[in-house]
Amino acid sequence: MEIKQLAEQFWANGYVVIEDYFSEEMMDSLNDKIIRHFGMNPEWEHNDEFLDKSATEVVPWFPERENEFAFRPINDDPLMQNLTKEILGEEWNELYCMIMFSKKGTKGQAWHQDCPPENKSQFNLNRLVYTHNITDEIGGQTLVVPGTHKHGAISAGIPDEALENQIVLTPKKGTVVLLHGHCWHRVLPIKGTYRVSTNFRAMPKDTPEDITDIAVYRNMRYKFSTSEVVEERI
Ligand SMILES: O=C(O)CCC(=O)C(=O)O
Ligand SMILES: [Fe+2]
Repeated sequence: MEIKQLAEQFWANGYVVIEDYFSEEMMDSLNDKIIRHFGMNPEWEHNDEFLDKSATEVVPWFPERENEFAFRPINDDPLMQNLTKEILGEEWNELYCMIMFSKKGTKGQAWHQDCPPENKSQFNLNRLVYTHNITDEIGGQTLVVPGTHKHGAISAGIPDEALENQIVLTPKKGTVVLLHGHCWHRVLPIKGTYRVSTNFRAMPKDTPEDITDIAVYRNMRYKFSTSEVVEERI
C-alpha cells in the first residue's frame, strides 16, 4: 500500500498495521538477542505498587542505552523512515528503542495511553515490530480502540475490562504496528512461554524528551521517573 494511504489510515484510526514486513531471518536473529538478554524469568523493574495497581506486568529493556545497536535496521528501514515522516512531518525526532518482555502467566498491560492527551500535538508514536508470532494460544494480543487518539483521556474505570469497540490485533513475526500514544490500548494476558515486542518510539518536533514519563491508566496517572501515582481516577 502507498505511504500516503497508510498515513491516512493511521490518522483516521490512531494505528495502522503492516503485515509480513520484516524478514523471518532478521526477526529470528533479533528475537534470539532479546531472549539472550532477558532469559525466561527476568526481575521486575517496576515496584509492587505499580505492578498491582496498574495491572501491568512487563519488563522493559532499552538496548541502545547499553550500546546494543542490533535493532537499528528496524529504525533505518526505508518504509519506517518514510511513513514516520508522512505521519509526523519532516522534522520528527527519535525517542528511544524499548523492548518489552512478558513472562508466562502474567497479566500483559491494562488499558492506557502512553502520555497525557491534553496537548494533541505532543505525543509519542509507537513503532512496534513483532519478532515472533502472537497467537491465540500464546495470548498477548494487542487491543486498541480505533479513533480514541482524538477522544482525550481514557475513560476512568476498571483497568482491564473489555471496552466497547475494542479491536484485537494478533501480530505475526515481521508485522509492523504504528500506534499513536494517545490511542487507548492494552495487551492481553500471556499464556505461552513468553511474549515480546520491540518499539522504536518517535515524536513530532517540539515534543519534550520526557513525553512518556506520565502514562494514563483508567484508575490513575503514573509518573515513572519518581514512581508515583500523580492522580487517582476512581
Ligand atoms: O507490545 C505491544 O503490543 C504494545 C505495547 C505498548 O503499550 C506500547 O507500545 O506503548
Ligand atoms: Fe503503551
